[in-house]
Amino acid sequence: MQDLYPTRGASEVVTPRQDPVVWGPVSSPELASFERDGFLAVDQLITDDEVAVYRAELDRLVTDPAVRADERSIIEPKSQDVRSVFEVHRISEVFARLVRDERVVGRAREILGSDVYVHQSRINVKPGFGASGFYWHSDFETWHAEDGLPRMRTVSVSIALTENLDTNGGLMIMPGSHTSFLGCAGETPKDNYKKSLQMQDAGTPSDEALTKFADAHGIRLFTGRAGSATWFDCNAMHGSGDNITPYPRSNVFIVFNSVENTAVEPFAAPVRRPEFIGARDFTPVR
Ligand SMILES: O=C(O)CCC(=O)C(=O)O
Ligand SMILES: [Fe+2]
Repeated sequence: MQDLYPTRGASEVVTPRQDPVVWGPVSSPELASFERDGFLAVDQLITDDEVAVYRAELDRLVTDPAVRADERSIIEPKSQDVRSVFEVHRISEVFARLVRDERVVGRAREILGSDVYVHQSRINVKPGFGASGFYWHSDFETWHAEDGLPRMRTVSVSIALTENLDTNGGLMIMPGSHTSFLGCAGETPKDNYKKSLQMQDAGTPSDEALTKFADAHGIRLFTGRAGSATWFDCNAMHGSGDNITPYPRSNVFIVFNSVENTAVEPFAAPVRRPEFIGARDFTPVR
């Protein structure tokens, strides 16, 4: 299959986006702003009562020793706390229900203009007192290079399960950055994912490129109470800082991919990542 988005070669290279942002009709102001900015912030996607249910389920998962021992769990190197748990829509009936919720999957279908399946889901716990951040990246760069997603027809939603303050490591996005693809320099080592989930290396933009992007687009920090959400395009340049406050910043992320954009072989990696990180079951969410 033709590679529309070269990356991980000898040098960093910018390719203009070759794909629409909104694949269905741009039929509302929300969709128009998503198309322009590459994100859409929602004040209250789920109610306080629902937040309580999902928050309790997150707490249950991160304290369950069996979940902690599972390969789906990523442990914070310094504190030994659970940092992320992947594939929560498969190991938890509660999060499976959230994925099927019309407020969630319905919007994903609208943006991607087709039926959708879950490419990845995870909770990011970001406990207080030192949880580390996520360095700047485009998710699509990794999903294309390492999981074999051919086109930019994938969207993420991050739902806050604790208040996202301006101090506790909230998500930052460069508005409008989704229209340029930054192909990164450097080959992908085998088993890159094990390291990159804790600390990024291959697939990391240079300081020069990040400066250009930030100068052109600015940086927006997303804050909001528990129950708020941020939709963001797969190629939006984003990241988050460490959380040194006492207040955890815990979110659930769901990544929807179009059933018309199913994964092929990785475009720039020696091996596929495991299925709990990059799904190979393309069953549409119903
Ligand atoms: O949780 C965050 O702050 C960002 C997470 C993220 O970008 C990722 O896991 O790809
Ligand atoms: Fe990301």
